[in-house]
Amino acid sequence: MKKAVVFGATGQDGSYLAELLLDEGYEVVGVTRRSSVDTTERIENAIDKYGSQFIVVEGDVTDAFCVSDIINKYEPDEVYNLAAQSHVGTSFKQPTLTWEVTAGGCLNILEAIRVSPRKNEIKFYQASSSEMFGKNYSVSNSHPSVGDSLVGTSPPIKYQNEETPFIPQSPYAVAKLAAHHLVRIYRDSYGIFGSNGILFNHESERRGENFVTRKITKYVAILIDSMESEKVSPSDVSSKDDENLVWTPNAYQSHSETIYPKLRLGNLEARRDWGHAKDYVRAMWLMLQQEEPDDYVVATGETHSVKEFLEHAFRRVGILDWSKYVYIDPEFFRPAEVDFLLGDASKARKKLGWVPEITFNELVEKMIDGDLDEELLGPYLQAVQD
Ligand code: NDP
Ligand code: GDR
Repeated sequence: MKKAVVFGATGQDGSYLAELLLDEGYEVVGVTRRSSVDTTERIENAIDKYGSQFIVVEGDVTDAFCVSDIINKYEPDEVYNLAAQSHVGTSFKQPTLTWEVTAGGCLNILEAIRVSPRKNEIKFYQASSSEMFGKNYSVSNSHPSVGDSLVGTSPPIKYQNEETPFIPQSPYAVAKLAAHHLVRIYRDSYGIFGSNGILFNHESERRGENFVTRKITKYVAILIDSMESEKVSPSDVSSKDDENLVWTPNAYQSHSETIYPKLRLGNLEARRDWGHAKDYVRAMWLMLQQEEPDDYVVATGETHSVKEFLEHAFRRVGILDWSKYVYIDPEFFRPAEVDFLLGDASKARKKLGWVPEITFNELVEKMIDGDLDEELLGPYLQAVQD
């Protein structure tokens, strides 16, 4: 039985990856950091389903001895580093912590592998990020030379792939870039099998609630839930009195302060290449099934703005004018922004045979449906269309 250690097992990706590996027959060691509250919600089902095939151990990637102990004790064939302070906005407020976890954590794992007597038997995956491209992109004037995976674009096409130079725009991206280069250096210097997956944004029903997609779908679900319980329809709602609140006829009658606070968001113009996490963890696993280590861009080849995500999410519940529910709050603008991401994943398609199966529209539908109470699904849901 193959054995894998997953650092960051309680996160969005860690939970999907653990399930994939368990389904593939691996023994999985999921590393969780100590917390005053239980953080295993995303892996509870897998713990119940797989019993002793899924071992959950406490550990922190910033503690080099602890990382080394785990690798020596469990003797894994594969090690996945998904642990990070992964919120870009937070990295501006907690840059030191972000550096220690996101860059230092990777170094601790690489060192643990380097000094391990099983160094040559361990394959290592590092969760690199499209954020490392920052402001930069490549340009192609002819579609075919970029690869076959970019859709909905016409020349000149802006995109990022393995050849695009990195110009990081946040403490998070700098930490990820340091880790990315460390993997390359340990690969070249010590012969370690280390692969970087340069993954573009991927979301899911399990996405953390302070990332923009989940923030939107969670809000839409709570809005619909409140409308249903107050018997108010979207056409009864007005936003004209207060920029922070939306009002309903009931609120006017009862003189209550508010019925619905607006959804507070920052930059709606940023564009992202959004896929589903379930597809992306498959790419991680495929990278470690190769004969040789390498770096791969993983992306859908489709880009959408935050505004488009909003439109699709509200349209899913039959609301065509989302603008009266949204308040633009300077608090959510970042000191430096990544404006445009569109990944060319031709290499992953060719070498790994990886293709995403879940489309953008399906992603939005899954996230809204996941957040809505089941009994509310029927009357409200509309198909998401372009
Ligand atoms: P999450 O934020 O959902 O998960 C991060 C995980 O890291 C959590 O399990 C968290 O634990 C754990 N963690 C944080 N600090 C430590 C620490 N000091 N020691 C051990 N574990 C720690 O991120 P995602 O699942 O979305 O992403 C997985 C990885 O992929 C991250 O490294 C992220 O930066 C990277 N990435 C993500 C992309 C995306 O779009 N999702 C795209 C590109 C890269 P806890 O549950 O206790 O908080
Ligand atoms: P990102 O994801 O920074 O791309 O990093 P996030 O969802 O946080 O932001 C996407 C874009 O939306 C804009 N935005 C907002 N973002 C948040 N979080 N909250 C808001 O209210 C809001 N309003 C607008 C942002 O400015 C940004 O342009 C994610 C993380 O998973 C990283 O770990 C990963 O490396 C990258 O994706 C690829």
